[in-house]
Amino acid sequence: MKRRTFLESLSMLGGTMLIDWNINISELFAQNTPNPFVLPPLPYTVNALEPYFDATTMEIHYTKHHMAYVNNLNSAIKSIQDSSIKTDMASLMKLPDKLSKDLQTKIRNNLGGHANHSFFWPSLTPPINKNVVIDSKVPIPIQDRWEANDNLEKAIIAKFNSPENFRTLFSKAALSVFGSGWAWLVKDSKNNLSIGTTSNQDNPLMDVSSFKGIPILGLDVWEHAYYLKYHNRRNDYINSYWNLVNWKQANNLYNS
Ligand code: MN3
Repeated sequence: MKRRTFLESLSMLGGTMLIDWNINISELFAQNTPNPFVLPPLPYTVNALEPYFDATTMEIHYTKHHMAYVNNLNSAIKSIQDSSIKTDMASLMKLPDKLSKDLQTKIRNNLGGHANHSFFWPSLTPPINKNVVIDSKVPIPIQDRWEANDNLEKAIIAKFNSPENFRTLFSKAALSVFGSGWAWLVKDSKNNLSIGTTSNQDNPLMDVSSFKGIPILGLDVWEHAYYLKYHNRRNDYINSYWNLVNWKQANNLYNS
C-alpha cells in the first residue's frame, strides 16, 4: 500500500493546494515506515511574506517548530507497539486507555501541530505591496486584497454583514485566545460559516475540541508565530495576516 504523508495528500485543485486532514495513524503504523510523517514543502520562500511576516520568524517557525511536531509525532508512533490501535485526527478521544496519558497527549499535540501548520502555510500568500514600512507606533495598513469569490463572499456577507465586519470579528477572536492557540473560520455540513478558537494545537476537526467545523481559514496565534517581530503586539501580527490571506485557497475550501 502506498504510504500516505501530508506531502502526498496535498492535492492540486484550481491551482491551489487542498489538504487532506484525515491522517490515519494506524494505517501509517501498519506500513512499518521508520518516519511516516514528513515536513511538507513551503509553497514560497521564507522571505516571501515580508515585510508582514519576517524571514527569520518564518524560517524558525517552519524548520524548527513545525519540524519538531513532525519529529515528535514520528517518535510517538514508534512507541505504539500495538498495530491494532486505530486512530485518526478526528477521533482522538477514542485513543485507548492502554496508551499512557503522556503518549495520548503527545499524539494529540503533535498530530495537531503538524496538521495545523500544514494547513497554515498554503493558507498564506505573498503580499500585493511589499513596500510597507512596519512601525510599532503606526497601525498596520490592511491593503484591500479581498479576493473571495461569489460563494464565499456571499456567505461571509450573509453571516457577518460585510467583509470588514468579518475581519473585525475574526481578529477579535484571534486576540481573545488566552495563551497559545488558533483562530478559525469554519463551515458546517450545510456550508454555514462560523468563527471560533481552539487551544494549543487542537483544531475544529478533533472530537476533543468544543468548537467544530471544516476549516476555511486558520491563524496561528502562538507567540512563536510573531514574537521576534511584533513582541507582545499580537494585534499588529493579526493586521499583517490580513495582507497575506490566500483567498484562492479559502474559496476552494469553501466550495469543496
Ligand atoms: Mn506555530
